[in-house]
Formats: sequence, structure tokens, C-alpha cells
Amino acid sequence: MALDRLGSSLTNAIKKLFKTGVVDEAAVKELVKDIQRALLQSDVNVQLVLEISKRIEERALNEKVPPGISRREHVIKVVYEELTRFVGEKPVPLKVDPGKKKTIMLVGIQGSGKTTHAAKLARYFQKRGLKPGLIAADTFRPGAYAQLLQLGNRINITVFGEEKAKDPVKVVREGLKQFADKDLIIVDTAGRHKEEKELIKEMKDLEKSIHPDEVIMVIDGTIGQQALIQAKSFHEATPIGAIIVTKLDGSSRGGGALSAVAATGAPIKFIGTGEKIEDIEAFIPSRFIGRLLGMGDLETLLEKVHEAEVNVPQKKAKEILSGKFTLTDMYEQFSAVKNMGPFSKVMKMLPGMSYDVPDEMLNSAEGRLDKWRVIIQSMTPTERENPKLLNSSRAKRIAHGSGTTEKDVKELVKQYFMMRKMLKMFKRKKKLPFGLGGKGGMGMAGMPGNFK
Ligand SMILES: Nc1nc2c(ncn2[C@@H]2O[C@H](COP(=O)(O)OP(=O)(O)OP(=O)(O)O)[C@@H](O)[C@H]2O)c(=O)[nH]1
Ligand SMILES: [Mg+2]
Repeated sequence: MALDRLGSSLTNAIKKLFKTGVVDEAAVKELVKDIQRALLQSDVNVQLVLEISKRIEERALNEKVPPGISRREHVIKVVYEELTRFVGEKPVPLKVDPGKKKTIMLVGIQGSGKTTHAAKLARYFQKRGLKPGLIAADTFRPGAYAQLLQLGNRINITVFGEEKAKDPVKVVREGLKQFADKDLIIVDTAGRHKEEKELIKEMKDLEKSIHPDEVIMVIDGTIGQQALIQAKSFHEATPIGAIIVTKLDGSSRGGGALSAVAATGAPIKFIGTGEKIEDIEAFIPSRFIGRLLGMGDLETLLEKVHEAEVNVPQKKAKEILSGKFTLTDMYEQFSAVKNMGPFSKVMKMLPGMSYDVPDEMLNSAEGRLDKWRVIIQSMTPTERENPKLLNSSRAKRIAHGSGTTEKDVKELVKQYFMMRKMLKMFKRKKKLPFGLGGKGGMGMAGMPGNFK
């Protein structure tokens, strides 16, 4: 199944979840089944599919849903995280430093794209101001050196090799000597021998004698299940440090690559996306998975999740706690809370909040949240910064502007002063509430300001 088709079947599974009335155990189980089907159809190894889906199911059913997001959103977040996890959570860049003379060796079976990607990599780093050199160590296939030489010439990169060479180790040794002034030396190796055993032996010999800084396996993204077997046999010969998945343009299967990652434990560092020398991208796991899942809807969701988790900058939190708490701050808090679902539930989950705030206060605050936001919106900036100004005539004007009553406005102002008093109390206790002062500052949801 094509990568984009895997994407669309995963997207459909997720869309279905969005439409489900209640996200209960049955809905989660159905989603997991849909995901399994999508992954299997796109060539991800069975064992791996089972592992992933088991983890998704366990987390989706058992994990406590953090405040601010619904169970539905949490389930999707889990799916995203588990898929991302197994292609690596963060991008792992190929580090090349000027003057360090890093040697990388590309391995992989014939036709996977080693020679093409040797040139692509050289170009990639050349464009970033580094000095790469190419070594043609495929002495088996006739014309291999000529192919690399031609590619190198096109991009103005020196290629070391010998037309009639027989011994790749000798070629590389000589090449390394010649390339003493390079920042990155890329060794292109053979992908075929009379027997696979010989190929594997050659990789071992090369690795032992030239000690590359990194062995990178080049995997054809269209080969599906075979990727796993290939990755395993190469990994046994020479520990694979990184993976390049090629041919992810057109109708490629993504699944095989995922299997290879699992087999070697090595991160994907680049993907090849076409036949041209420029067609190479540094691999970004979240983007890859995003593509698989049809990121459209998901992006907004993840943003929302992220926002709910966003920490108030320490400085801001300290200001507020020292009494510099304005109606603008209060408004921000209302808006933050509004995005986070049931108010009282959110508040109850905050450390320190559950016993500090009486239930009726939370409930009444929740009911009036929208009204209060409109009222604050109808104030002038000066009034928001200095609520003491809010006398009766101003309150009347604001009530009129917001379609509320003067009583509503006064009540909001009263709540505001109560809130501020409470904040000052926290300050006097000299104990920073809600983890404030810890590593990340305090969570937005953790602000006492949330309930006012
Ligand atoms: N569409 C597409 N084609 C690619 C990509 N990478 C390589 N190819 C094509 O795949 C074919 C094989 O690429 P090579 O780089 O020669 O593969 P190799 O691993 O060096 O093969 P051997 O030297 O025989 O072991 C060539 O026709 C390339 O143009 C890619 O990312 N996308
Ligand atoms: Mg080649």
C-alpha cells in the first residue's frame, strides 16, 4: 500500500473516532483494529503492528486524561505518540563539523540508492558550507565508479576511485589519505556479489579496516517486508548507525522502513524523495507520522494539547503572585480555561486547588465564564489594568456595551478583588503554590487565577 494510502486509512480511522458518540472501550478497540489493518496493509511487520497496537490500546484505556483535553483527543494523542515513538521521537541529525573528517559508509542491497544518495548527501553538506569527498568502493559492479564520478562531476565534488580496482579496502584506504582536508568522506559500497554471504563479508572487512564513524544503511522505501530481513542481516555484519529511506516519492510504502528501524534500532536520518540530486530531506519523525495520519485535523489538536500544557513564564507568574494581577490577566485565564473543558474538573485536578476552592464557587464561576469574558472585552485597556477605576458610571457603560447588567459587572469586579486577595495570601504563605518555582514554572491550568 502506498504511503499516502496508509495515511488515508489511518486518517479514516481517526475520523471515525472523531465521529463516534462516546469514546468508550469499544470505540478504542475499534480504532486499534483499524490502525492494525492500516499498518499491516502497508507492510509493517506483524510483530511490530501487534506491539504498537497493544501499547496504544493500553495507554488509551488506562491513562489518566490530563486536564484540558477530552478523552477523544487524548486517544489521538496516544496514537500519534506511539507511532512517532517508533520512528524516533526527535530528529537525529547527521552531524558533520568542519575539520573533523567524518567518514560515513553507505551500505545496502543493489538498487537501494546508495550511489545516488552518496551524491545527494555530498551536495546536501556542500550547500551547508562543508567540504565532502566521495569514495567509490563498489569494485564489484562494472561501471560503478563511472556512475559516481559522473554524479560527483555534476556537483563539483571530488570522487576517489579506480576503474579496474579489485579490493575495496585498498581503494578506501588510499581515498582517505587523499581526502585529508575533507570534512565529510562518503564511502559508496557494493550492493551485490556473487553470493550474499560475500557481500556481507566485504562489509565486515571494510568496517574493520577503515573504521567509519558511522555506517548508514540505505533502504529502498518501496520494498515492504523485505526491508526487515535486509536490515537484520546488514546489522549483524556491521552495526547500523543510521538509516536512509529512499524512493519515498511517488507510490512508496512507508511500512518497510518502519520495520527496518525497529530491527536495527537506528534512527532514520534522511529520506530520498526523487531521482534528482537535490531530492533529499533530513528526516523529521513528527512530519513523517503527521503525513501518515493526515495532519490537518491533528495539528490543531496537538496545538491545543500543547497549549493546555503550556507553562506560564516564571516571570509572569511571579508578577501575578506579587499582586500585579490585572483584569487582562484574568481574561487570559478565562480564555485558557474555556479551551480546557469542564472548569470544575480542571480545577479539581490541580494540586492545592481541590480543598482551597469550594465547589459552589467553581460551579458558579463556570456558569459565568462567558459573560465575564464579554464584560472584560467591553472595558478599556486602562480599566483592565486598573480595575479600581471601575465606578458606577463606568460599570453602567460596560454593562451596556456587553449586554449585561451593572450588577453583573460589579460582581465580576468583586470576584477579581477576591482573586487578587487570594493570590496575595499565597504569597504571604511564602509557599509558591502549584509547583511554581519548580523547573518549568507553573502550568496555566495551575493558576489560582483560573477561577477568580
Ligand atoms: N524515484 C526515486 N528514485 C531513486 C531515489 N533514489 C535512487 N533512485 C533511483 O534508483 C536507482 C538505483 O539507485 P543507485 O543509487 O544506483 O542504487 P545503488 O544502491 O547504488 O545500487 P547498486 O550500485 O547496484 O548497489 C537509480 O535509477 C536511481 O535514480 C529516490 O529517492 N527516488
Ligand atoms: Mg551503487
